[in-house]
This record gives sequence, structure tokens and C-alpha cells, in this order.
Amino acid sequence: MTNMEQAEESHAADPINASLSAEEKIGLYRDMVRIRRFEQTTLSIYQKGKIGGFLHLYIGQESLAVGAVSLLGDTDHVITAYRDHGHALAVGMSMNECMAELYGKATGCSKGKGGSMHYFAPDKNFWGGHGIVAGQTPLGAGLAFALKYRKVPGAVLCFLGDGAINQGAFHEALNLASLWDLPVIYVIENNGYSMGTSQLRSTAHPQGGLAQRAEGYGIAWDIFPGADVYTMRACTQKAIDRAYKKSRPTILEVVTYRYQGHSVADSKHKDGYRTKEEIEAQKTLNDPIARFKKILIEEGVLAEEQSKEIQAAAKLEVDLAVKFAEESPFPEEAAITEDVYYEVDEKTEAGRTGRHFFN
Ligand SMILES: Cc1ncc(C[n+]2csc(CCOP(=O)(O)OP(=O)(O)O)c2C)c(N)n1
Ligand SMILES: [Mg+2]
Repeated sequence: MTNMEQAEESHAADPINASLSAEEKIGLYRDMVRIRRFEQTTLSIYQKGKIGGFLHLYIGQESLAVGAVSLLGDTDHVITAYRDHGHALAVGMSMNECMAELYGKATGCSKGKGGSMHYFAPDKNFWGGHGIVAGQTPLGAGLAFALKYRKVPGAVLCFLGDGAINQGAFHEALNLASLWDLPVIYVIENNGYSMGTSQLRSTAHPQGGLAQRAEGYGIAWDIFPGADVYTMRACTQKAIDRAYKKSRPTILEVVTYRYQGHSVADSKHKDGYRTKEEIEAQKTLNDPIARFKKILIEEGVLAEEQSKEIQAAAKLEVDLAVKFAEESPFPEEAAITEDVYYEVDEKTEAGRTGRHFFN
């Protein structure tokens, strides 16, 4: 039996899931619903021209961020790429600060200067939100190095896309993660596509899957489907245990699907590089929220009525976030250089002179 087939079996009885209270299970469901509703609204306000810039939606992948982040404690860290709304809300960032950031408002999490790709919450151990494909992967190794250097038990979840695994920076990060025994977990969110092309057309890999490349670095790996939040939790927990007990890295490849285009400007995602039928089949057969709702109803943990209340509460929360964002002020013109570079804010030599290395 392959890892993928094993993973298709239910993980409801795994200790990490069996120990969840009914309230905690509903919490996982609520978080996925909140993320989806948030993003559906961002798409509609984008289309109305109320926000601009980039917008990469996570719809269809919610179980990955929610499942993995639900396992983390106070000394664990998260870092991801530009498709970051789901991770940000999963770590507990508020919809207000996330929505205001999309509007470019001073009340946004990055004071309106980052936008969709640059959500940040250091107080929640959430280190972004990065626009350069694989740019977050050496940083993920760095966060893990900091834990080890400071002798703090912990793990780092570094999320990346399937397209990112071909970047040189990722391989350099893997080399050091293995060489220095770093407690970092690279979670490849394999949604089958990068920008305008498929994984099959762009990536050479061993038969076991993308994550099997880990063997070249002596790193443990796993591959599993991500639509079921219980599977996500059970398989990620093994990697977290490895990080804590052995201070060793892991590469996880999680098979998932994005419903929307790469970004909102991707007209070819329906009947271009993929078919409408494929998208519809994924929505019908593999939707993480519908799936978990069915499981929870079967378990007797959730009732249809309560699910409707959760949906309504999420809608209200997003509507209030939109109101908050629309009523918030833009950053002051005078603040244009603040909160952009550490050196400028801290008035270091480099910040004062505008020069880093050279005279
Ligand atoms: C170094 C670099 N090259 C190219 C781009 C343009 N780009 C943005 S996203 C993307 C595709 C990445 O796909 P994947 O890693 O699968 O992530 P997904 O969008 O599917 O979440 C590309 C090529 C970039 N941002 N950075
Ligand atoms: Mg991808």
C-alpha cells in the first residue's frame, strides 16, 4: 500500500484526532468556513474595483492551513508564500487587520503597505506572506536554526507551492536543514498547478512524488491527500514529533486543489491549462469543508442548523471587516518610509546613510 492509499483511510481514530473535543472539532470547521467566506468576499470586492494589486485565493485548500496550524504551540512558527490569507486567519489574525491590508489602509496588519501577499503577525509567530517563489524556504530554515541556537523546543511549518520546489533557494535550504538538523517542516501544497502551467509539464520527479526528492538530502518525507482535515493533522503531527524529538526536518507533500485562478488575473484557468470539468469534479468530490461537515454530522458533533449559524456568523464577521476597512484611514503621506525597512525605523547607520555595504 502506498502512502497515498494509506492516507485515504480515515484518521479520525488517530490519537491526535480522537483527543479533540466536540468544541475543538467545530472550531476547525468554523476556521475553514471563515477563511472561505473571507476570500469569497475579497474576490467580489476586487471585482468591484474596491481593492487592487495581487490577490491569490486559497479557496479549496483550507484544510491544509487549518489542520496543520491547529497542531502548533507557543514556540512553533509559520511562514508561507503569497497565497497567505488562509494561514494568516488560521494562526489567529483578525479579519479586520487582514481586510484593511487589502484596502491599503493604515489599520492593516502591515499598515497598508504590504497588501495581500504580505500578511505578517510576529506576535503570533507568523512570519509572512512572501512574494518571491520559494523565498520563504531559506527563511523557514532560519527560523528553525534560531530555535535550535536558542535551545527552544519547537518546530517551523514552512509552506510552499509545487512550483517552488524547483527553485535553487529551496535546495540550498534543504541542504542546510539536513546538515544542521533543523526542526523545519516543508509543507508542499501541491495543487497541481503553478502559474499558467501544470506540475506535470514543469517538474521532473521520482515516482513516489515531489517530496521523494527529500531522499537526496537524507530527509524524511511523506505524501498524502489534504482534503480531509483529520488526515492533515495526523500526518503533520508525525513530522512535528520528528522536529521535537530528533530535531530533524521533514518534507510533506499534500495533494490539494485550488478552485480559483492562480491570481484574480488568470483567465486561462478555466478551459485553458485545465478544464472546467476538472474544477467541478474537485469541488463536488473533494471539497474540504463539505467533507468535514459530513464527517462531523455523521459523528453527531455538528447539526445542520449549527452549520448554518457558523456560516452566518462568518458572513457577518467578514461584512464587519469590510466596513472596518472601508472606514479606516489611508496611511499618512509622511509615513511612506516608515515600517518598510528595519534600518530606517531603527535609525541604524545604514538607515541614516541609505547605504548598506559600500561607501
Ligand atoms: C522567483 C519568482 N519567479 C517567478 C515568480 C512569478 N510567480 C508567482 S507565483 C508563481 C507560480 C508558483 O506556483 P506554486 O509554487 O505551485 O504555488 P501556487 O501558486 O500554486 O500556490 C510564479 C511563477 C515569482 N513570484 N518569483
Ligand atoms: Mg501550485
